[in-house]
Amino acid sequence: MDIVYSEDCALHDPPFELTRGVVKPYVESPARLESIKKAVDSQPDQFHIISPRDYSLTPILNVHKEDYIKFLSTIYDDWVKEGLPKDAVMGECFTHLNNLSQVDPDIIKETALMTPSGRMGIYVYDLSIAFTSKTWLSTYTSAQIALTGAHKLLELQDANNKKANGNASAIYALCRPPGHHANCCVAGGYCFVNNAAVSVKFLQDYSLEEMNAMSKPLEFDPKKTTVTGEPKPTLSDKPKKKIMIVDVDYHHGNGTQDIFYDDQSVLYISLHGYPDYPFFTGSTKEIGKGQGQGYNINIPLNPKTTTDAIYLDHLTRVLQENQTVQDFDADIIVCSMGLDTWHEDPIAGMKGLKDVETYFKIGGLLRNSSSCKGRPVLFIQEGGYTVEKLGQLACRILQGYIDS
Ligand code: OKP
Ligand code: ZN
Repeated sequence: MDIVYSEDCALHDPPFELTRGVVKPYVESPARLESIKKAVDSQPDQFHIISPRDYSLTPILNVHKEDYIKFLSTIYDDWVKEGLPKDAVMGECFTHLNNLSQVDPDIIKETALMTPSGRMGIYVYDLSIAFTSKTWLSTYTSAQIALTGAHKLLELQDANNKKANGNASAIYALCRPPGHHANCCVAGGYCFVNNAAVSVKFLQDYSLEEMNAMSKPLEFDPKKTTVTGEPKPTLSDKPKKKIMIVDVDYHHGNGTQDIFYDDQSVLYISLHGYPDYPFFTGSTKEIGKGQGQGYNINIPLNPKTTTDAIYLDHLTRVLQENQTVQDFDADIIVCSMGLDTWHEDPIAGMKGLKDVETYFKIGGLLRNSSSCKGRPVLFIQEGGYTVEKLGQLACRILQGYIDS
């Protein structure tokens, strides 16, 4: 299996975070990536590392608002220019639903956006978000890794079809920072750009030929990757591909849910600890709206009582028995692959999920369950914080896919 990886994703390295009243080393650390890289390197017969290509900002702007991307790419320099401390940019005052009713929206544009802290309050929603000098480089690279994964997936599917060999097609995009808590216009939960959403839209909006034409070597130039209002792409006129996102990260992917909430061409399924971070979303009542009603499936699980068997039972049932999922008949599967369901995870974990083979079985279900069988799968790395264990857990999911 090809794994898209770049060491530039390790450069985003905030010195600390503030969680539940405690200042601690940044949990979403570069070491996470190194653990996974080391484990896949030790299995050269199964895994093959490839470098990301560059598809420009345009596919990112099909998911995220231009002003938000401009903010992500400029906030660190703006902050330093104001003479603020260079170690890390963190918010101090966040916009709050219950505190804005008397505020004229124009005032927000005119004044709140004038200061770096005001912008942090508009575009960031929690204290896990910290910018360093290299945050935008890692974030941009992480998104290009997801896009490269999407491109390679279509290429592989095309090659397998031509050879009529019936081989399964899968790619692993080893993204960092993760993405599923970011929506069109706010960052949170260690997430800046929603890598899964960006790859989903890319798979829907571009043909393999268009991807081939736009793929360039990745040479990061902060000037070129600062938003200047690039044109939107021409969409191919073929019927839209149906994409099923299976989010197995411990946390609810509130950003991904929000981005596709009214979209019937993207079915979002999430299994997550509940109630827990991000605290306000993830209930079974969130089913999608408008055309997208019915195409959002939340499976909240009790973190204290969920065991390997219970977890696998829920995943099996939704992928094999749920009528909406069967009828959806996805063309492509995108797996938001978090590894933080593991019982020892320092910030998450299902207390009864203790068997590494559960991860192998998750990979097997993504290969062989009735709603996934025969469809290409793009694995996108999300969370997971048991640093020493991550390589093994990632490999078991991917091997479960390969060997099942
Ligand atoms: C990201 B992913 C804020 C820290 C809160 C954030 C958890 C984000 C999990 N002070 N923790 O889904 O693994
Ligand atoms: Zn998570």
